[in-house]
Amino acid sequence: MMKKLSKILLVMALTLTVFFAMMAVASAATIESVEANVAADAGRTISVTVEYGSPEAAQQSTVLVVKSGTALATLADSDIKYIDQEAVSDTAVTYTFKLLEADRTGAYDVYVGGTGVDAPEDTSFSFDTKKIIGTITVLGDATKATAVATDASGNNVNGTVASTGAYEIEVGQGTYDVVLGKAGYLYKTYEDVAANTAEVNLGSITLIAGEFVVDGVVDTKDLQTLLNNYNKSVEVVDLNEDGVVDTKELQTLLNNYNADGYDE
Ligand SMILES: [Ca+2]
Ligand SMILES: [Ca+2]
Repeated sequence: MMKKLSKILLVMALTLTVFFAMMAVASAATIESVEANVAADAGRTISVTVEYGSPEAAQQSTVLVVKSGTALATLADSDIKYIDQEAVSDTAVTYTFKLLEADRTGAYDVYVGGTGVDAPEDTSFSFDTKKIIGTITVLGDATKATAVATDASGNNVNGTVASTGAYEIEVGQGTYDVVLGKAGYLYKTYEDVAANTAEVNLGSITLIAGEFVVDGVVDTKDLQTLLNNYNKSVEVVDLNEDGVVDTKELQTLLNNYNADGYDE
């Protein structure tokens, strides 16, 4: 069952106390095995099963999930991707949960313990990474453009843009809003992009230039900004980056005059 972050945080203090206390207990219960798997469903359900060889009366099982390589000695709240505790009613305890969409990438370490267990056991799981790709066309240096994917919880994943305009955003499986932009251009947004395959290609787009005053439309305010900088070398207005704001920028802006978005 999926635990909400607030609930996770609520049990965290207690659970951490148990987690670290169990390292100091020098006898009794044993963990026979622990394994974690990522299910191939849309939410990437994770299942962690712990088998206890000698369960004790009223034994509590504890699980902690962190990014691989995280040092437990310096654990911060933000390092904890999942934490929970269950009663050991049988020799096996299974935790089923999902991580936030933005966290569904890379490798994770899983630590489990329990009442009377003298040291935590660990295992790991990993997600296969998805790529959102496409190509933007801009007048100047494309590497100054941005490609950002935002998940349903508002977590941002920054992509890279090559000089060719080809961009690439590495994400975990999930659904994202993808925003492409560059200073001087209208933002392009792709809503609800489902990253369920290894590669999702959003295709090519020419970003609309002339948005010097960022208000979602190329209009008189942008024209005024351009004219104020005419014949000057002003980086954010010099769309083609040739060192001067001149007829090339003016013609581009006039071509895009009144543009307030992209055709679907
Ligand atoms: Ca504007
Ligand atoms: Ca220019």
